[in-house]
Amino acid sequence: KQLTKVLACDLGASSGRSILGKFDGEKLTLDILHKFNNNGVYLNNNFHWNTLKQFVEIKNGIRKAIQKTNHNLASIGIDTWGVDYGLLDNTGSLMSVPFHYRDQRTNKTLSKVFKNISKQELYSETGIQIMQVNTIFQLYSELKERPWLLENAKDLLFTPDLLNYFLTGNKFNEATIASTSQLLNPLQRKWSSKIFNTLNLPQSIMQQIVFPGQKIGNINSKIKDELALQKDIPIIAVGSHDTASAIAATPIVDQNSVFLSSGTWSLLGIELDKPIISAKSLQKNFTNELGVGSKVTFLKNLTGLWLIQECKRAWKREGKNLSYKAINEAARKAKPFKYQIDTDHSSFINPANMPAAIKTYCKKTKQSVPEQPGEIARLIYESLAQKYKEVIQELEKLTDKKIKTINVVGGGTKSELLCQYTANITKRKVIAGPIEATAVGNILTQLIALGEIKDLKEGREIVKNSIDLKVYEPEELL
Ligand code: LRH
Repeated sequence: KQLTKVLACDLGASSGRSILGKFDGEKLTLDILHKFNNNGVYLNNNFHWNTLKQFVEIKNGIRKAIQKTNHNLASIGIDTWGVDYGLLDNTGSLMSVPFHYRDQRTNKTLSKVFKNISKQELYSETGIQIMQVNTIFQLYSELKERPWLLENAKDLLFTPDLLNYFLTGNKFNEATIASTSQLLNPLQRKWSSKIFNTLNLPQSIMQQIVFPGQKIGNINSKIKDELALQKDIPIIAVGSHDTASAIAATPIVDQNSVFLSSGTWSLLGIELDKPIISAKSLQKNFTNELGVGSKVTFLKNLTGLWLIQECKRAWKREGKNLSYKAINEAARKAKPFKYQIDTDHSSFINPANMPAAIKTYCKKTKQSVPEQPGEIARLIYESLAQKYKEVIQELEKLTDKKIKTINVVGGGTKSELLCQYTANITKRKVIAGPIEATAVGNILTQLIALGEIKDLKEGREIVKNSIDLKVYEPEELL
């Protein structure tokens, strides 16, 4: 059989990549064609995305894929992190540089929103975990601080929608990314007019919702010329939210398994057919995002490797340019269970210096203060694993399940230390892989749309047959 080749453009909050998926009817192979840094940029006191760079890098990835496949590329799909967006004016131009969800302008927004709509009402309408980064809070702060933006905005496009628009000229909001906004009703899969009206937000800027597998359009003629494309290439809506794509590719073993998508964030949960929206799920702050294949991903957004990424950056600034290998080796040698932090504490959202923020937290909580990178890395990994344990216990209560296995996917699978501590501390088996789950989920959704594979179930079997998974059994803690 001839190989079907599709391109996944996957942008995470720290790096982006373009991965070619080659499918022979049974097995999938991946070819990482292009990688780039995707860090936020401070413009004075505000934290933004480098959207133009992202667009240029996406085109660079497509160019490489065209060369590699000799113009034999069946389709392209884009996924990114959640919640962020760009606003277009009535000429179709981007009105301002998109903000990064870690920008501080939403620091005081939550309480203002709750004066208009209660937490309970907001949750029962959306099923979404209350988090400062959510689009709803970003838009509300726009309304109050920069009213001229929303007054003149014609269209809102979430990041993957925006990049799709730059490539095709077509404007849609894809369902999985739209669900991260906390402006969508997950039962009706429609915008919640109640929320827009109550908060005075303009619902008219939202687009028609498309679902994973639908076609967005072809690459427009200008870019076709620029990239010297010989044929039209369709852009397909995938699970444009990276988390949805990652879960789509998770080789979940059975009903007693959870997924843990481990990258800058840790997304820990299970897949459901219908949302769970109850007083208990609100109290525990679980989210019901939309997934690929009409699923709901019931999960908790937790801070993830952001903590160690930021420490690595800070150490480098101080002249200690340590590799992850060196950091992990030092962590392995450090004393176990000496410190513990709440990895989701607000002081870790975007501190100027992460190791300093961790030290301050330890001091304030009357612990001794870690000094060495190895100690800090160890406490981060142990505290993350501790958090996973708590969340699994909450999930068991909320869903009445006994969780026996954790399927870890994403960049975090590279950290053997974190995988092993997760197994040890949660006392559950960890199955790690695929590392590029997000791109794989993106690719599978394109292959379903192209009629190459039947559904997600078949897709996950293909993942199991194509990719080596690593198992970590819990070790006795001494
Ligand atoms: C992970 C993620 C997560 C949240 C956050 C903003 O990359 O998409 O699911 O939405 O980024």
